[in-house]
Amino acid sequence: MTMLDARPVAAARAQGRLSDGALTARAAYILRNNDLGTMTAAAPRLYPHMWSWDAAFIAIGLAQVSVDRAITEIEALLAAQWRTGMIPHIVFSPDDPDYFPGADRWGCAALAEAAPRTPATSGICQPPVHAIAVQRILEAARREGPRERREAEAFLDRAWGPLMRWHRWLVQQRDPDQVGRITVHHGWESGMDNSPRWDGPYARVEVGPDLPPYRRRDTQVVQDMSQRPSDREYDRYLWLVEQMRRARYDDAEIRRTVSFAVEDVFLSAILAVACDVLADLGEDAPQRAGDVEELRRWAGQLRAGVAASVDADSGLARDRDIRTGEWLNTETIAGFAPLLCGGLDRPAERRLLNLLDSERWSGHPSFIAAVPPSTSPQSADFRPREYWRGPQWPVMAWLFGWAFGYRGWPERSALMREEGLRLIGDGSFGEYYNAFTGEPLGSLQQSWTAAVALDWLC
Ligand code: 2M8
Repeated sequence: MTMLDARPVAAARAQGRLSDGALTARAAYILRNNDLGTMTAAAPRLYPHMWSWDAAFIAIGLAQVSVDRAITEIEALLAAQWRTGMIPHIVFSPDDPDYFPGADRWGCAALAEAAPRTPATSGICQPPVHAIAVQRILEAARREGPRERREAEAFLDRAWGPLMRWHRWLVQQRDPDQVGRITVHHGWESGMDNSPRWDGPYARVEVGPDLPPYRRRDTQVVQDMSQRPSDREYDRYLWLVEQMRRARYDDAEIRRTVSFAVEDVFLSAILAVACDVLADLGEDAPQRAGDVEELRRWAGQLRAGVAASVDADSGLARDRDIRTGEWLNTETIAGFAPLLCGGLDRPAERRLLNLLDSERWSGHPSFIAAVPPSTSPQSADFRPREYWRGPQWPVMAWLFGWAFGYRGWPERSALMREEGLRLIGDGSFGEYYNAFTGEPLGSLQQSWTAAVALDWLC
């Protein structure tokens, strides 16, 4: 893999934004460069495998360049689906056996009946944005021509069953009491690993003395430790993996024994809207009427669960620690979950939109781009350069922009696109950005950042 030279990027930032044409070409180049064949590495060195929700966003970008390649991406992910219906958060490529925690540390194929023997996978999940990717692929294919349209429709027929099983697994195994909120058993499942959302629940995770030793690899790639989770946090991440191994990745056993169990309001909102999107895609096929009805029911239940989590004082949606029963009051981007899926009454929704636009959030006067930061700069937990504790993530701007469009707010959607492009205009495609300086952080050439750029630009 050839690494792109970072120097022209620094120069471009100094001179302002790259042209749309240059940005598009560079984004397409990055996805090609990170292509492993039938899957795309989430980032060249830091994340050399396929990540579940990254793959969906990547397919959304790929659909603008090649509908066939976008379909292949999702099919490679679905090929790793567990017999339970779970889509695993990592599908390991055999090309980088040294990644940590890799397939051996997870041990899924050896321990879990339901895991595929091959490809090797992790044993947890990530947010279910996949139906959104399938919808975008279909839209792109219909624009492209009759051949692409036929390919994409045949793909939908193949993907329908796996996507139904995926959504059903989440609803049945992760919300068995039907509260309308999905439980996660690891911060990694939320996709927002070290967000202040999880500080409380992680503080209650006691790392056992028998945590097998390990050596981190992420901090060898991103050498500035302040951009990554701390060692203490990492011990807890690995301890939860250990607990899951001991449960042999059995869903009921995990619910009973793993120390971390939190209703994730953001993942729940994503599932609600993904159920609606999948139902929309199924509307035309009479043989899917039963599934469509089930999807609408799940969407309704989840929407109500998300709305019920809203804090009367702050107006933000909240996660809930089910080990202690307490609601978690943090000021993170997840608080805006109801904007993704709807379900609030008009005054509550208006209040949330005003908050999003305010100086506490996207409208902070010193921000380079008006997109939501991962944590409010007014919060005591805010860290401008640290991963999910403050920086802006272009992929999150895309998700909100897409949702605004889906919900019938085209002006808001266009604004998110415009501001998102301002954030990534230097062409380095950082994983995340310092909202005050525009400095790209974490990995450069991050695939999902390049992918959302393609969707915005094409
Ligand atoms: C980050 O997560 C991985 C663990 O899964 C890591 O930090 O090592 C998160 O940002 C996650 O949301 C993302 O899917 C993944 C790959 O981009 O990286």
